[in-house]
Amino acid sequence: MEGVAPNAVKRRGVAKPLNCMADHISASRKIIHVDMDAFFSSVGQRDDPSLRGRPVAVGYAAARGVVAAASYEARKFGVRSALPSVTAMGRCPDLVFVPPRFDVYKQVSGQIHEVFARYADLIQPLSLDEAYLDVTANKAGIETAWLTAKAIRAAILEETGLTASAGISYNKFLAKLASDHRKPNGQFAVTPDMGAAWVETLPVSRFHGVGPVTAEKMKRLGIETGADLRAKPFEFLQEHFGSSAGWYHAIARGVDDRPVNPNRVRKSSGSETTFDRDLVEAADIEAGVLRMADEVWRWCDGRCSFGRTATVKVKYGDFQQITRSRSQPTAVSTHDGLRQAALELIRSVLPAEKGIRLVGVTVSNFVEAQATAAEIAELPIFAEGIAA
Ligand code: DCP
Ligand code: MG
Repeated sequence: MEGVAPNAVKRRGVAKPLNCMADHISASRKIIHVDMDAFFSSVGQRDDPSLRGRPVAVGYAAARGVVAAASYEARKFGVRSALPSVTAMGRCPDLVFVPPRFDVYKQVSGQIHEVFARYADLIQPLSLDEAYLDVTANKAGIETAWLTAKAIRAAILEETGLTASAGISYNKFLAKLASDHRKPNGQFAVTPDMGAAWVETLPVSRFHGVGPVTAEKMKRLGIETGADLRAKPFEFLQEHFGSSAGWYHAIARGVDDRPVNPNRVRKSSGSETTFDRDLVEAADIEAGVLRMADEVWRWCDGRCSFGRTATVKVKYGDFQQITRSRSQPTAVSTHDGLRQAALELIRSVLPAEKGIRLVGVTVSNFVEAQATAAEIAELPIFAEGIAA
């Protein structure tokens, strides 16, 4: 993508001319999106050679289990992440289930982030297995962003024994779309002169910000491809999608000026559990909620991220779902505080009017870099030897 004029992005059929400065920003950056292939299941196949070449699902074959990750062999049978295990076994009778190993995934994630840091200073991790890298500054001195992506993928394979795919483009939206395009173990570049036209050819369901519900709504409105989306006037999008209209209008033209943001803070942390059977006993339900509060607390505590809002989610046996939230002026910064908040919230919907299938606990509204009460108490005002 080197050597392309910054404003070479084609703008066919745009109702309103776009801001020239924004065009310049979009077209002059070089962004790589790296995403590991079938991450959890590839780790399983790497560490157990007998699983290689076989359809593998990470998860439990339990009655209410779901597939966390599916190997590419399993995907041929329609096995995907989030599919109920029972359905997955029906589609693929030879499917091998392996339990998740989060410690290993975290360790591999650390390794790939070490690789990223050799090629870019501006890195935005999205999850354990994917990140955006802004390589405009060309930290590694490699001739093109295409070759930089190749070098990153080769280093990941060498150092972890796992394959990754990459998308290379002039913004995050396109780079992420592109990394999916040659999966597994491939890469694809979307240059400024092809970006807008390429987006037109894709189904909107692949676009960031268009989930299954929005995709369905768009379909009802006659929008199935990028070209369909682009053809809709801004006012139409605003009428039907409110504040998301600006995003949809921009991405339909391949425009996305969001920077690669290394300090992106996670907005919430949650855990949920599906019970083996629907529960009605208050004590059992409360125990489930407390277990989830404990899991969320481990995450908060490990990262010193404390939030002001606690939410409890309940899904009944008939799949009706409700949530109850409580916000407080300062962050929930103790384990007991979170357990107490979660208990009060679940008790507000007990006794259960019908069997409960699932409960979840989420903490959100993080207070950035807030020292907890305990830390403040322990913090000396002056370092030793400095105080007069
Ligand atoms: N994951 C999960 N539950 C989901 C989706 C994903 O536990 N509903 C976990 C398992 C995946 C990992 O996150 O291995 C990374 O998610 P991806 O969406 O990147 O999927 P994969 O890496 O498995 O496959 P792909 O090759 O499509 O990236
Ligand atoms: Mg992945």
